[in-house]
Amino acid sequence: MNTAPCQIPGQMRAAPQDSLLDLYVALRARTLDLVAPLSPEDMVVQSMPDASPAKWHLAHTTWFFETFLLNGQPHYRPFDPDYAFLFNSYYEALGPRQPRAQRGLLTRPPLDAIIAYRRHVDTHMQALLATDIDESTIDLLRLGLAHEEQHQELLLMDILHLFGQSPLRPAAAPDWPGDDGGRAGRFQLRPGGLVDIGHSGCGFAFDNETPRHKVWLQPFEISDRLVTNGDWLAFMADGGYARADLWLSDGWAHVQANGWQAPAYWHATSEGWREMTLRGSVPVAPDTPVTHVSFYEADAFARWSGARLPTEAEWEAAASDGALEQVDTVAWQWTASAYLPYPGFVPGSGAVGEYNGKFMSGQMVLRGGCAFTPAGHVRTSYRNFFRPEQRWMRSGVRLVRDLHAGVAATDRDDATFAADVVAGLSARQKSLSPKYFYDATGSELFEAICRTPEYYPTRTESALLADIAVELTATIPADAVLVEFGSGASDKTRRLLDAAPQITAYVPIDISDDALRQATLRLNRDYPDLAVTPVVGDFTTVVDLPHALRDRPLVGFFPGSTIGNFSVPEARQLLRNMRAMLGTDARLIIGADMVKDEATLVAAYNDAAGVTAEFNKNVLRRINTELGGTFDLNAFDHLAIWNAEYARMEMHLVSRVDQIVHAAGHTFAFKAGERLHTENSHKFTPQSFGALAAEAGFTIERVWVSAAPEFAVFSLKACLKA
Ligand code: SAH
Ligand code: AVI
Repeated sequence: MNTAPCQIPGQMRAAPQDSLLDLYVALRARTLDLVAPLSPEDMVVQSMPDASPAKWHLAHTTWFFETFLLNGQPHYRPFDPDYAFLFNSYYEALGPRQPRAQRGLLTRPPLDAIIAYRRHVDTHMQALLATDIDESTIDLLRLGLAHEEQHQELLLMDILHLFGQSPLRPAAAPDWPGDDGGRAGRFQLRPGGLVDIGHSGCGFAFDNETPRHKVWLQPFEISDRLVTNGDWLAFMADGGYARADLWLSDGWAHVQANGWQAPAYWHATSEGWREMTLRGSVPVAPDTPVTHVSFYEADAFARWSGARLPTEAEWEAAASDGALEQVDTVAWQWTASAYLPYPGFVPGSGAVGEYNGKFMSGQMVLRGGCAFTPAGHVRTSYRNFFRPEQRWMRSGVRLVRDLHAGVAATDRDDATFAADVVAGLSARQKSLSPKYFYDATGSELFEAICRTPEYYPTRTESALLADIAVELTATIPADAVLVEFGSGASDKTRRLLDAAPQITAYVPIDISDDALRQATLRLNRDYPDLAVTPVVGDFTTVVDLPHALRDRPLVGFFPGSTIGNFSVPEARQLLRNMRAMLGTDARLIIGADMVKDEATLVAAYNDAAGVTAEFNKNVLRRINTELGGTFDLNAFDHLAIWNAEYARMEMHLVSRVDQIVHAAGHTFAFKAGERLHTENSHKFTPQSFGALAAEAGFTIERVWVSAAPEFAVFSLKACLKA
């Protein structure tokens, strides 16, 4: 066992021995307190092979101290030589034992004898702890204490299972507190990277928590609270237990073989679902965490939610950073990690080496702790483990989502980029979509453009939003979800959030995962009560909103005149998609730049410092790095021109010379003076914008236009028939 000294003086390992004695006495008394409400009959019955009778737990924990600490002491006499057979759990090195599934047949020795056994061992243990014990004995004592704490939890699990079989559904602990309900979980963005997991070496830990080692994590989002009964009811109502597509094959076999239709302790009544608890049968409370679900159920639920279970490294990294609530107070949390040795794991020597290591096959890790876990028993590095079908322990669910759509999607994105580049550069009029400007560098360059004196739109729109924020947000209903398209740094969003605290969730959608990640981290810091759920993706394709938010009032936000980067037919289709996504009551707040004098426009897209030119060329740099391109960025000029016919600013890259360029496995010829069209920025009038909105099924509720240089904010409402 790992009990290396703590760095901090006064921690457990350095505690004086009389406090170890106190710990021992308090622990043993608590075990007896836990069984106090039980009758002798309650304590004998074994409700299933996995569960043990309470009497057996009382004896086995005592046997552990006797076997590992007292038997090695001179002059100690075992209380009863038969107990080595009766109460050995699984230690092969210590000889044969009563079969696990037959512990409930031990009507003898009677309970009185077991209580006498506890007293006998306690007397000798207290005498031992009053002496000057050595390091290895202290290690074994700490293991014995942790072991009995584990059995205190098992005792409660097993009693609950037993009482759950009774038609009377008795209360094993009538005063046991109910679970923590409250607000729904929020997904917290975790940046990923190289993290250390495993026990840090300070204080007691089981051997399976070591050695501490490094793990690489992709960025992810983890819910700060557990999945609730309400969430689970929605899963059940959606046919969660009847749809094979949601389940792992083994899980589906269990659903069918066992007729699972709900968590283990739920039972249907004429007044709805109730669940068996230590307080007896109680109505299922929608806002408290779901408990007593198997790994298979947790996994199916996660799939249904469009999420997944955390790996144990993700869980530990987030918990160590203090990002999680309900860590160890309600339910153990299933992870997607198989229970395996950490790299370099060495089990303890002798019989105690059988404590953990030999169970490292066929089980899944659970992290955290639960309402049955004794206070102080767990650590963030603690690894609990059960078989995937088991559910009599207090197990629950915490969800994780990938920030990136995953490796497959990244491959797909790369393939799309390559295909678009090949098609765009092969056309007679060469062109590329402006969405390809926005990798991490492109997003930073866009932010830099916004700071140039010439680029008026950002400054003007931000000031306008600040002026009108109160009017603009007055009719936003309580608990609304703000969905932003092309959110970038989410700076303008703050104008709305500050004026409308009734917006409690925010879904920024952007193609630039770096911009999205940075923005989410800043918003989490500055708006701790706001649930931020970033979605990396192309908003021109239909974006799936997180399940839990779909039924809440949705408000769309599309600032920046990004609508102007699309042709009229594209913009119309985009607005139609948004209308479909936001629902029949759709409200969309949208910013659009207005037609104005050519000089102001051209300057805005051709700033003196050359930031826009660099932004324009960023697409070539991306092709070079991501698609093996051979573009010489100095062989192209940035060109920004006003196209009066289409009321749009255009950006081009103009080849300075005749040249051949390779990219994405293809060869492209550029003539001197030939243009690669990289962006349109359409400018509007209130009339032209109104016509566009109407064609997409929106009416203008209200429009605010800034002083010159004019920029407008429109509040759109979905028309009833469109
Ligand atoms: N809304 C911000 C940022 C505007 S810049 C503002 O008003 O200042 C345009 C943003 O849209 C960038 O962050 C870019 O990454 C994103 N974007 C561009 N095309 C996109 C697309 N097709 N799908 C998703 N995001 C896109
Ligand atoms: C994001 N979009 C609205 C900007 C625009 O004005 O079209 C992008 C941009 N292009 C050059 N400067 C800024």
